[in-house]
Amino acid sequence: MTTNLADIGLVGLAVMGQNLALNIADHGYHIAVYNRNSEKTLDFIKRCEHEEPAHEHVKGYVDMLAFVRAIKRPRKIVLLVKAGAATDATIEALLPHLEQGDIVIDGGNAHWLDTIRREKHLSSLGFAFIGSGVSGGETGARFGPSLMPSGTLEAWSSLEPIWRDIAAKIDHKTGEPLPGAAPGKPVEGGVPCTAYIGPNGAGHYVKMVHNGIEYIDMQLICEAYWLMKTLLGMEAGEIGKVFQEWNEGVLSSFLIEITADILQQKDPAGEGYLVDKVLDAAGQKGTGQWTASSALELGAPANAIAEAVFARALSALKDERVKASKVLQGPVVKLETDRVAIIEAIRDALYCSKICAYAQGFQLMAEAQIAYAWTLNFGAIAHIWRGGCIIRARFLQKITDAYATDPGLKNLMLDPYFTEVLHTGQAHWREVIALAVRNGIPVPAFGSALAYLDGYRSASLPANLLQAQRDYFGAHTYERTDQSRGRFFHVDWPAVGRPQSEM
Ligand code: NBP
Repeated sequence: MTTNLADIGLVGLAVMGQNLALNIADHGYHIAVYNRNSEKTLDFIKRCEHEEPAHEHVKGYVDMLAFVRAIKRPRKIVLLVKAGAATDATIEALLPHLEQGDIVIDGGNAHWLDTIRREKHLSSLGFAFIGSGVSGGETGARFGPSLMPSGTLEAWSSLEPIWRDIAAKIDHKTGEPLPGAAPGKPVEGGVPCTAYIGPNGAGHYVKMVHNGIEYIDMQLICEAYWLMKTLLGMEAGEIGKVFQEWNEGVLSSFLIEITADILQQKDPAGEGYLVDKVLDAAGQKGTGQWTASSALELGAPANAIAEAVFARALSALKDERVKASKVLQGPVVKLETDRVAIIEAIRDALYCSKICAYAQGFQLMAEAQIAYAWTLNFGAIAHIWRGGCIIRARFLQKITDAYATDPGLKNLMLDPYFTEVLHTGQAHWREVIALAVRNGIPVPAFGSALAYLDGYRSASLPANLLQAQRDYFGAHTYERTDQSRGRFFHVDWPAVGRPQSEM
């Protein structure tokens, strides 16, 4: 008797779990849901009564065994619980009830090394484990997220129809995200923003890099806003209109769109714009830091992504900054009057910096695929990010196109389209940074993105001196420019003139 059984189960009924469950139900799937605290399950079932057609498709359970038995075999059980220990606790609680071949899908923001560990553990017990990045927050989960799944191909083929149905969709003619769905009315057609990423932790790694890019994307937008405010003396509402205009062109993206809205929002509790009353101390949940740590570990130069994490950390030192502002002096900002030209220059600085930031994210994933023996499809990843997620943007199509033209592309900046943008935009970009530096306005993300470009395009760097220093104090050896690579030398430095020895 399988007819009354659910197509899929879901554990964890906080914001993400509730919304993903409703999305799945909207697509005609029967879903069983469970939450550790059963009150949440009961409340959710009440919510479902007001959502078409969820009341028919969602069944809540307060007993885990009954929940598991209510799902068709091989079972697919999605976890949307707090990442870390809560995910391990939920898996341990589920294990005694599972049967061979059942598939556990972790949709939380797990660290990829945890996903590798969990996949190994569950597969040793005869179960399958999929780590799936889910991006798009509450609205994405409800009406179409960007989904980054990884695990065995067999487990993925079982989950794929549901994942493709519930993902955000892209119009295959225009490449633009299709308009949002409504409760009970999912989007028909379109190319789904999901695809198989690779084995074990690959999906969560890619989701983590997405979040790292999200950090730098946001920081770059903030620097553009801050320059217009401090250097041009513009009001938030005026700056919002500039972002609104930018959203019509190459910069068109979810983050630019919401920035335009945010900046034009009046304070509902008083005079002026709300953004001017929001405390300038940024929070973070850790995925940006994971990205930066992974870049450091793999030796991938994702300096702008790391800079965005540090910029948040510096902003959080609000009290110290207020005290320091009374002690440490810098130049007095001289208001610029050529507003139109400077806004255009800031736009170019933003687009060029963004290209460098994405180049770093993709370069990092290229290093990770070697370290973890994955084969990532970068064009497909850019496509998955085209809709549903926080960094969705028109220019991601250019990244998909770049990898379609050259699947072995070493760095995005070397794709002809991106090279051309960097060539035409860099004079403005440099001017903007110079203006900021002269006026003492911090632009860490603009600056580090430019340093990445300048470093990457330099055939020679001062690392010759660095290697010599290392050999001087630590006998770390050096290679010579007039010898073949791979031959290492050492010299007894203080005694200039002594012969060097090959190591
Ligand atoms: P939370 O991350 O706030 O987690 C709440 C859920 O975890 C509740 O169902 C809670 O059950 C459960 N839970 C906890 Br806390 N400890 C548990 C334990 N020891 N055993 C079993 N269950 C436990 O929920 P969320 O914001 O909906 O996010 C869910 C996942 O999705 C997270 O991994 C998050 O990082 C990820 N994510 C979130 C977003 C977003 O925008 N919020 C976006 C993308 C991904 P209880 O009700 O019994 O306490």
